[in-house]
Amino acid sequence: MTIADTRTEDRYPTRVFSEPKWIERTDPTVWPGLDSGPIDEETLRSYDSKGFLTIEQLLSPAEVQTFWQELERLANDPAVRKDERTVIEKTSNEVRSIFEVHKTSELIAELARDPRVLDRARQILGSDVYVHQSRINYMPGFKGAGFYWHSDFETWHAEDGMPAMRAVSISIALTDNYPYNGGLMLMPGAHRTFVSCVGNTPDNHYKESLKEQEIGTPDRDSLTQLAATHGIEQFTGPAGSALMFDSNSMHGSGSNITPYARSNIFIVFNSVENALVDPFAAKNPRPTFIASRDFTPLTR
Ligand code: 6CS
Ligand code: FE
Repeated sequence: MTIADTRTEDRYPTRVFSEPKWIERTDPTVWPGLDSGPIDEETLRSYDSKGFLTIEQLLSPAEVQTFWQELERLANDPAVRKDERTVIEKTSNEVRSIFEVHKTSELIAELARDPRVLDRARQILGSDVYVHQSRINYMPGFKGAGFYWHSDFETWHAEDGMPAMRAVSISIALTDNYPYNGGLMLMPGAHRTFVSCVGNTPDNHYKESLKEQEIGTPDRDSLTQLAATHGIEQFTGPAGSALMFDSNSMHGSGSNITPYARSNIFIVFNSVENALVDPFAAKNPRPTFIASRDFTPLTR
């Protein structure tokens, strides 16, 4: 399909209507194309139904220690703090997120190609994949601001030009994720509904939205109905555990006022058959450190 074709077919129009709309998902959740992989049949069926799955102890305690030291190194590097890929918390001088870490950290680059991670993403997306986005979310203690309810796909479609729901995130806990220190919440099954949001995308929206997102977040009526239908589950677990979730999962996390940071590595894999085109609801595409336009397939 040429870019022109893809660009004309917008199956998930958002930020164009005066009222919120629900659009039924017309993409598979688990894509055909690869018959085998590390995820067993039952877990794959559960992922298809809920839109997410958890992995106990993806990383060993020793690996967690190694990655934790890497996170500390990055957060304390003055050059990193000044880098445009680093987002500082709105209400403190703490690091909120660092983007494109699969390029600035060889350790995280290897993790993206690790078969425990890469083969799971390939199995879910049914194809070769590339890294659409990577980031560390530090969610520091005491002043870690949360992430309001949202669908990542709504933003990636509107602002990055991602045509279909054929991307998956893995969130790897590098500190213990508790219910009370900002553990990520998800609505199981809500990934089958695309909530078209109201409001136009401001220029350079990412400079605000990565600190606190408003445009592109669903309305309260939609959230109330989705929560009533699907309920809310929370990803908690010891450092080393991981969560994989569909690009259109409805998720969010509360703020962290406890002394315990909730620091996770996020790697987003997109299918090479779902390469970005022009944004569907923004004047210009976001910078490549947020949405890569290098579609070269990842190999082990
Ligand atoms: O806009 C984005 O790409 C980022 N924003 C959120 C709230 N989650 C996904 C991603 O990190
Ligand atoms: Fe998100």
